[in-house]
Amino acid sequence: MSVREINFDGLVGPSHNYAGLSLGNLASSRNAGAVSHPRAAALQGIEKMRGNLRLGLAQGIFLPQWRPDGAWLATLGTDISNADPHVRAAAMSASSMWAANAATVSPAADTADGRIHLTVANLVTMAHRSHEWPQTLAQLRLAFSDTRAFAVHGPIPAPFGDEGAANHMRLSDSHGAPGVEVFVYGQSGGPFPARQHVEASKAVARIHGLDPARTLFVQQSQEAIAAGAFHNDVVAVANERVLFTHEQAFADKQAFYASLRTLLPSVEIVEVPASAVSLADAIKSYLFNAQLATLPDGTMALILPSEAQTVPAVWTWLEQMIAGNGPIRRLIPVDVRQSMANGGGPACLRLRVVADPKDIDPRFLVDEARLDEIARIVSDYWPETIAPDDLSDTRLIARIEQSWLSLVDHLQLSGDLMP
Ligand code: SUG
Repeated sequence: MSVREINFDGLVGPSHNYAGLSLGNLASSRNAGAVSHPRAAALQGIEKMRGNLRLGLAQGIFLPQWRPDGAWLATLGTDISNADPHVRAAAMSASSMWAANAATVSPAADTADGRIHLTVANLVTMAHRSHEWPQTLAQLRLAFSDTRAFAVHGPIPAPFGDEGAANHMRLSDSHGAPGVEVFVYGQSGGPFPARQHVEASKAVARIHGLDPARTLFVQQSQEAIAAGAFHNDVVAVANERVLFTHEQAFADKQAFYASLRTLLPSVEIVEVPASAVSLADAIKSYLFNAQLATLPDGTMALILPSEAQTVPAVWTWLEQMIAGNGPIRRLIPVDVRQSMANGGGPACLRLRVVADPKDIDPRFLVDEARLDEIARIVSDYWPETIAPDDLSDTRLIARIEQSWLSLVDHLQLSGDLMP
């Protein structure tokens, strides 16, 4: 069995738009009302996946969800023609593209029954994301249907907010070795909602059968949430034995680092000091919302948003880091600007699964030829632009539905995923 890390990227859906729906996500608020470019957004995401393949990484894909979500609107006693504008926008959101919020994943080496466990995130804090989980769960149950290898769990019940892998890190000597799983949660009281609740994190750890002695629950700092770090993956990222983090990411970093060093003596903590990069610059540049990946030659690369190059303090610090002798050896900027304008960087767009690719439904794995086909469908069908007022336009809605049908039909998933 050959276990490796596979990144599943969420393909940007044809309804991608800027409705300003996420309080506490500064980019989403700043760009509210702007004209979006769904076709360019999806093509940017496809190029990112292509880049990963060319680096020798394994790549999977999750499909956009059916929008508008008529089933959800029906539970609210309405439909797309009659819904209030903010409810209509929530029903149209393409937010499932941020696959880091699809689920929390525990690799087989960490779980009591030796299977890979996935719990779909309930995303209850934000209305527009709270209705993602049923369609996400349907895809997880298809992609990871082999119950000898995988256990896929339903959502943690409300009111305990769970935002999935965006608040979960795993450190280990190698992907296949037993790891330390770190669940980062927020505490309410600041200007913005804390979207990950500790009760949800603890429930996920129990359901996955994790060893309590190798599981940490770490509080995110209030300052980080107040500065716009609505998920931990905006201020920290881990890969194998490396933790790359902002100095102010955690409420009690000394206690966290000490536990980590005890549980994983080989850990390397690369901390960016606030004196070099402020929290504000970290959030503007999203330098931590990067894929920290182990390349086939064993070195690590940081696949980060191109915005990081435009914030001088950030780029200067990163260049110094690369010039030194640390574990991160390469910087690879990628253009995901359409997603970034809604607060989603390279790390938000992907869910990491450590598994044997042979155990996964091949319809959810991609190579370059398959990406070419998907790019062709996107170019043929995805709307070029969406302005906020377009969300009530029946022609746009018909086009979004047609785009989705063409894609799932081409990928031979229509029988399984039709709403
Ligand atoms: O949940 N933005 C997403 C961005 C998610 C980023 N994911 C991670 N950090 N892992 C969110 O806030 C904006 C949608 C809008 O305003 O139209 C949005 O949902």
